[in-house]
Amino acid sequence: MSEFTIDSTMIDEGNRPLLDDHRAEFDALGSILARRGHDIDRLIERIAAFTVAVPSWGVGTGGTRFGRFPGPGEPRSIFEKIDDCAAIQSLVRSTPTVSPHIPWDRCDDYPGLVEHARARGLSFDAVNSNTFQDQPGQELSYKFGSLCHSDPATRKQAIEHNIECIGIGRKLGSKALTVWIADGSNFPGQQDLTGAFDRYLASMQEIYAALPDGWQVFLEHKFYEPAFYSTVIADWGSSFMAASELGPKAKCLVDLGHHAANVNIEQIVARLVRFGKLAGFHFNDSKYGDDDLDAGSINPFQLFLVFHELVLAGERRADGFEPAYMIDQSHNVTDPVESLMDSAMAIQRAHAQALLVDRHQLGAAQDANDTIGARDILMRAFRCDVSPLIAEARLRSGGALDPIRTFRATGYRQKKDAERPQQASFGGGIV
Ligand SMILES: [Mn+2]
Repeated sequence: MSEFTIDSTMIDEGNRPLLDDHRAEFDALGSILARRGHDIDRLIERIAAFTVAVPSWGVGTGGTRFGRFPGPGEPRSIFEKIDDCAAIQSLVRSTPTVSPHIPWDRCDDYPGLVEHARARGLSFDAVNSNTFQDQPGQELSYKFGSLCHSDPATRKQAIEHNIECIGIGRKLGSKALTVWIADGSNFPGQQDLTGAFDRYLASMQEIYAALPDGWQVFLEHKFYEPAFYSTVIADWGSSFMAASELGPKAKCLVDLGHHAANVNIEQIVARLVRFGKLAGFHFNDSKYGDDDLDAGSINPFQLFLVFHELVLAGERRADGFEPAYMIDQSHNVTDPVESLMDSAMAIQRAHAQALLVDRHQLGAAQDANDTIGARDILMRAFRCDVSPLIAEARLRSGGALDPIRTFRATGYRQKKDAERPQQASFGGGIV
């Protein structure tokens, strides 16, 4: 059975009724930005050049620890997940890579998987390991930790899993391994805080030694959950210490949801960039904790401020600055494909707004201690509705002016519901 895919005819059909309005809005914004001294075509090139990886696990309904409410037509294998990632890419044109997760994406034909992705214009980004769950048939449990476990045999099993992930990543064309561990403790006294960190470093050194040339390892921190008293890699400080001890191939990954409330994440980004240790991002948004909501849905201003730091770092060509960008979300009440497109566009929007900051004027205002002036320069960029700009970037790349509307018009979800009879279980979750 040939499977339904979104083609350029459907995208053109979706765009046609929107073109006149788009042209008018794009021209109006173009004249405003031209008056402010921006080269519109150059802006669009820079917007279009920015890409973000879609997490393979994100195309299924994630759920929360209270429950999962599966949607229709969910992908049942990594091959079907790739198909959904291809649907996203065909419409938004800024998500040409997929970040796989092992063991959820384990399969018995990796060359076939690479070809399946390649035929759909996709390739693979960083591979994610998983030692925060026990898998069927697993010999030793991670209930009390993995890379930091008190038992050397459990640590060895977790190290070997990460090395296996590197091997799978090599077959997929990945260049990085992302390691997030749930290790920590729930009660004071449960774990020796120094000993646990020492065991992490020793385990990571073995994984680091297995990295092929040209590979990196991304250390992802998270301040709590599932460990509620102490987490071994709880914050960017622990992550930075570990990455510094491990060596130049180890860098710190910033998941936007993995910080305490009100932490100044953009300043953390600036610090990590300064020392060449920013691995990249897991984009998402949150209001209370690690909510894994769509990027830019709660605090678009924070996303903009993060991108302001990234644009600054890129323009000054900061040493070691080559971040890997990924989305990391859990979709509970939305269609995952729609949420991922929504996030990809929010990320593009924050980037486009950051590109509009007059950095020359801003620097002059900062040097003159003109507080209100500097703030206004930043806010003028943030307040600009760049929707026509990012829509034009999508249009020029063959994408949809309104990806969600076009996605719905294709009937993709209904067709997948018919093609993919539900299975009892789906390997997904939150990382
Ligand atoms: Mn993450």
